[in-house]
Amino acid sequence: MPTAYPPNTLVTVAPTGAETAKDDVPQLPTTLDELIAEAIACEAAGAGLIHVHVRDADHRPTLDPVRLRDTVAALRESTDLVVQLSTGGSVHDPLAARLAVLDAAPDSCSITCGTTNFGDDVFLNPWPFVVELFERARDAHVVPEFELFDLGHVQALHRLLDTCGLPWGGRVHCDFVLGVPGGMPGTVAALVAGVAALPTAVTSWSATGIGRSHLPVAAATLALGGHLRVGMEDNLVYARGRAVRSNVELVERAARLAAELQRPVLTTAGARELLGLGVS
Ligand code: KMH
Ligand code: ZN
Repeated sequence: MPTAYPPNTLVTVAPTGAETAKDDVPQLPTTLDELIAEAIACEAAGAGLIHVHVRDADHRPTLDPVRLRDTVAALRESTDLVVQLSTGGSVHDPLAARLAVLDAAPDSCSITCGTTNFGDDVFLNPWPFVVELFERARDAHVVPEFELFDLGHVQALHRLLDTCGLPWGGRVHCDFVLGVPGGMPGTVAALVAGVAALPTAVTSWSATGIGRSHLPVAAATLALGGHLRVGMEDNLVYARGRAVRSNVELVERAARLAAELQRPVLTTAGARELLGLGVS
C-alpha cells in the first residue's frame, strides 16, 4: 500500500461526462466553447488535468473522431492542462470506437480495469479490450489513468501490470470512482480497502465519489495521501439543496481543502511530471 503523503495535490476536473442531459442541467458544458471557457477557469482555480467527454451538436455523447481531435487541439491552444480523453465514453459506445479515441492523440486516456454494472446498464470492459487499450496507448505514447470502480478492478490492475509491464511514461496513476450504482460504495472503508490493495508499482492515485459521496471521499482521499477528481461528471450538488453552478466552484473548493491539509494544488507542470508526461 502506498503510504506517502505527497506535498501537493493534483486536481482533476471531469466537467461533462456522458450521463447527464443538457436539458436537465443547462450549466453542463457540452459545446466546445463552453468546455474551453470552463477549462480555462478551472486551470486558473487549480486544476492540473481535464478528463474529457465530448458531446455532439444535439448535446448527446459522441466519440466522433473529428470532434475529439478538435477538442484536444482547442484545449491545448487555450490551456496547459493535461488533456485526458475518456475511452469509457457512454455505456452505449462500441469497443472499436472507444479504442479509436487514441487516434485523437491526447496526453492521457482513461482505461477502466473491468466491467461493472452501471445503474440499469453495463459498462463493458472485457479483459482482452483492456489489454488492447493498454498496448495501443503505449504504442501511441499516451499516458493512461487506470479507473477503478470496484475492488476487483484493483486485482485486474495487478494482472495488467504483471502481464504488460509499465505504461508509457513509466508511472502508474490510477483513479478510484466510488459510489456508482453497481460498483464500490462511496465510503471511506471501501476507499481504504482499495488503496490497501493497490500494486506497489502505483506511483499516484486519485479518487472521486459520485453524488452525495463526493465530499466525504474527497476528505478521506486527502487524508490518505491521494489526489482529487471533481466535476459535474460525478456530482451535480454543491451543498444540501444547492445545485452546482459550474465546475469552477468544485475545483475552487478542492483547492481550498487541499491547501488546508497542507497539500496545495500542483501546477500543470507538476501534473505532467507526476504522470510521466514528456518522459520517453
Ligand atoms: N461514462 C461511463 C460509462 C471513463 O470516462 O473512462 C464511463 C466513464 C469512464 O465515464
Ligand atoms: Zn469519464
